[in-house]
Amino acid sequence: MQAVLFDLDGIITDTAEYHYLAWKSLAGTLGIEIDREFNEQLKGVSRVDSLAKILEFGEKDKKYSSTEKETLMNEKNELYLKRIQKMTPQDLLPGIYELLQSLKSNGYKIGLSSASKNGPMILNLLKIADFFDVVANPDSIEKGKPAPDIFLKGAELLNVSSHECVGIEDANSGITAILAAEMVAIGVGSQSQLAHADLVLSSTEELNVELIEAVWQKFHK
Ligand code: B16
Ligand code: MG
Repeated sequence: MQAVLFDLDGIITDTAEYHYLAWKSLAGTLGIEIDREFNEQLKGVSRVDSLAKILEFGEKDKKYSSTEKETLMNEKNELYLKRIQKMTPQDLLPGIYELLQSLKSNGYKIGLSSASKNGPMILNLLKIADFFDVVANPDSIEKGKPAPDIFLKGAELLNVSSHECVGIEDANSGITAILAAEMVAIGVGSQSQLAHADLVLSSTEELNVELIEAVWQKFHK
């Protein structure tokens, strides 16, 4: 194993809740009611694909032009940014800071493979940007999760083979993306949502270097 690629939302910090509240509020203004169960489908999914799923769910997908959709996405992002401005290192999920530290001191490369265009800003707010050797830019890839592109981009930027990487994700679409990139996949969340992962943990607190190395040893291709 040479590198670990992290998802951001739901693994490093719990922005998943803020994304949900922002989409729920935007959808409400369009007369579309979404709930947490529906939101599971939006986790790890890009901004543009999330809006498409919401409009389709509300049977309003033909109603808006691409310019109007652009405006709706900007409105959602404004709502989201307002909520996350006050983030501090205290918003790191349990065990993540210690994990980044020990991966670094054990010589592993670290990358971010998030669908979020706000990733670099959030790493700065959380004061962990220096741990990351690379941040894969979601604008630089063709297909979002569940396609493997964002994880393959992370490995490419780190200059390592995807077979040498472990990906860590909270979303069903993200686990599919990691496996499609032929990496070892660790899921954090519910066993039923993430059953296809090589290992599922219930909390980020359970993550540590020894465990990640052991999972890679057992499952790498
Ligand atoms: P933004 P991840 C994903 O991040 C979120 O899970 C998803 O809910 C969000 O729509 C997507 O980022 C895009 O985020 O609007 O900030 O560009 O889980 O891949 O780290
Ligand atoms: Mg996520």
